[in-house]
Amino acid sequence: MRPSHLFRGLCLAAGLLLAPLIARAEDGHELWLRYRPVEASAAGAYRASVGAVAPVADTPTLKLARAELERGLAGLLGERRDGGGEILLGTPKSSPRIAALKLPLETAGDEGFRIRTLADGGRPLTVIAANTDVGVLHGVYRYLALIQTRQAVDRLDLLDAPKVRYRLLNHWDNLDRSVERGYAGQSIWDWWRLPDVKDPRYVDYARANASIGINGAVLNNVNAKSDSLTAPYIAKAAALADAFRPYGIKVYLSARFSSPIEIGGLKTADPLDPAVRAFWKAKADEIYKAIPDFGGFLVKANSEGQPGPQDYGRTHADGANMLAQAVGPHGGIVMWRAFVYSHEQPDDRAKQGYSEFKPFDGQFAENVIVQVKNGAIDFQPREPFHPLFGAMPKTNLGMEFQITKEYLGFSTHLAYLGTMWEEVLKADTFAAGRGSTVAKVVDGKLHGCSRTLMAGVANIGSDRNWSGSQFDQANWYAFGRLAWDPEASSEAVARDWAAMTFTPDRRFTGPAVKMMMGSREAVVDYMTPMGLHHLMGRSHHYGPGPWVAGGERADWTSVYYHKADKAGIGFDRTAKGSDAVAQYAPPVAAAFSDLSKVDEKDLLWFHHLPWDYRTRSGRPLWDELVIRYSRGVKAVDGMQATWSDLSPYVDAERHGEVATYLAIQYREAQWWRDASVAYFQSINGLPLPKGEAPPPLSLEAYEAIAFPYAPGI
Ligand code: GCW
Repeated sequence: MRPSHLFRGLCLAAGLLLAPLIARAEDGHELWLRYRPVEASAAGAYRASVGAVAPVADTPTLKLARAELERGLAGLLGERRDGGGEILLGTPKSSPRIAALKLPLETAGDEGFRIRTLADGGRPLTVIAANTDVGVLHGVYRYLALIQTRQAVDRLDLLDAPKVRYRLLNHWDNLDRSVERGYAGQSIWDWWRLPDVKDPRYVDYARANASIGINGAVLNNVNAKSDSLTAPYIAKAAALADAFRPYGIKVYLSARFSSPIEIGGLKTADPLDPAVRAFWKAKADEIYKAIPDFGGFLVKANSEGQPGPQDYGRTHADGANMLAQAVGPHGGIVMWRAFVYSHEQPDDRAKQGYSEFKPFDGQFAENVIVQVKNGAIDFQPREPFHPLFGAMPKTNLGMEFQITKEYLGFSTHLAYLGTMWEEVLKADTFAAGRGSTVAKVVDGKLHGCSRTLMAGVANIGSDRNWSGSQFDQANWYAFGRLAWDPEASSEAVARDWAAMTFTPDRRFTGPAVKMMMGSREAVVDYMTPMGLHHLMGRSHHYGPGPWVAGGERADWTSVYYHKADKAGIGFDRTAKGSDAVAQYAPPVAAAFSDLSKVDEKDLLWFHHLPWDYRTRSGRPLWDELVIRYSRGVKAVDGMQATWSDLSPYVDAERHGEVATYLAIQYREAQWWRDASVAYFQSINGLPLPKGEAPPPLSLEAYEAIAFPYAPGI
């Protein structure tokens, strides 16, 4: 062996031996709750100010709050904390010591907390106090997060409370354990073995959610089966509720509107029929008997083939109010989805939700929340905000985001969605003048509403890493943080997540967060730049399908949305076209309609333009489109380079997994670009801009790519 080889061999062996000490192999199962040791240079200061955790009152939530704090501190700082200080947890009700401190807690509400450091006769004392046990638990997670992200904890006076009341995950999980639009394996709910077998994951799930402030879970798919409302399934849901309860998480169920027929032996589900109303009242009573803190129902009605009140000539308000009356006496709510559209309806699909719901403003019961998707079509990589936000001042209006990436590359593309959600939340509806942001509708400030809701379609499954990919965990995390505070900065959230999930070392978080912040825009570029939308493969929604036409309904095709022909491309939603713009407040409508004002990122959402339309870069539209497609591909190349440079900071297992996924993403970004360019070029016959490579395959070859076994259908 040559000496240099010997040397390299020795280094390799030493590296292998040391590797576990440097970066232990990890699979991502621990999420952002890893509690790895603080580096020696910072640990001393923390040990001095962080003390022993005082005993707590004997309640399930306080006991687990204390256990979590012990576990976190032991991981971060070790068992020995020598400052001689103390950490005191509890509520004024459960702890005379906390009561004696008389900390102002009014604004902490039912779920918030105050963390204050005091000196108790020279000993550092940290108090994590709240009005409720679950508020204390939230405070514990925040306190640990401060250390996890290396912020000082020696002089704290921090009060925080959620700005949104219902912060819910919506699971589109079926009773056979498949997950509609799920890309992280099977459902984590093992319905078959429940209620007897209580998978420890149920508790882990509740813990992860509590750590980011999520307080409810709709267990089953909105495309619901009535079976989930039968006695055996109520018992299964009750077992889950028992596991979640100490973490402050309630269960909710999706209710199939035709259940009175399917499981109630009735001939009708007409919401005004007394027998139907009695069925739902009895059903609610039965559920509350098993689950006293049951949250309520989520309903998808008269949408995509689901039954609903309109089947009986009744309205959405009739249907929602009937259910609201059944759960109301128990404190429950009804979340009624506004995602409705019909292919029999000749009007622009983007207008239909607004047209159907706006007339009912003020007619929904007090405990109904109308749940509105962020955009008017369907969770596309970019949509302008839904025109219902700001348009129903007398109705509780909740936000529905999609955490699972149905339209953004499933779990193999890295796309941080915090930026997308922030973009929507910061959008100004002008409903009550400038500054009437979507966030202010969602947190209830704009219209003085207290039943506020943010729902996220979960991306959780039975994969070890929960979300199908390491970086998709960031979307679960960001959803929780933005539901807690819709005005939070997605960048700050990404930074916290990256620090807690990988390492707080800035040499890592700097580039990693930059990569995350640009990642969704990259997807928009390589899939649907400049306001294009709904151009994915039919039904499975994977990969490009701008050619999709014909079939059962026009509003499930791509040609319906891009309207490309020899002359131009885009959906005219101005007054000359479908006039969808008229559903927005006048200043917003004016800006969207005006070619000199509309943001080019939304251009083809609102306008149909000739291929040679001059864009702001000075380039003709066609050239600009092609350049943006390619820009998206290049961005993924950049992400690969960034990630490769970050290998010193990440354990080999997770680093390797992310790198592999980025390679898939790069290949598929290229495929999206090439297939889209090939298709649109076949329509307009125009040459590519200088320097742009022609697609390597024929259009027919792209069209022939099929996915009969894609997940999530
Ligand atoms: O995005 C579409 C999905 C459907 C989904 C529907 C909805 C649950 O493709 O799978 O059904 O939206 O939100 O109801």
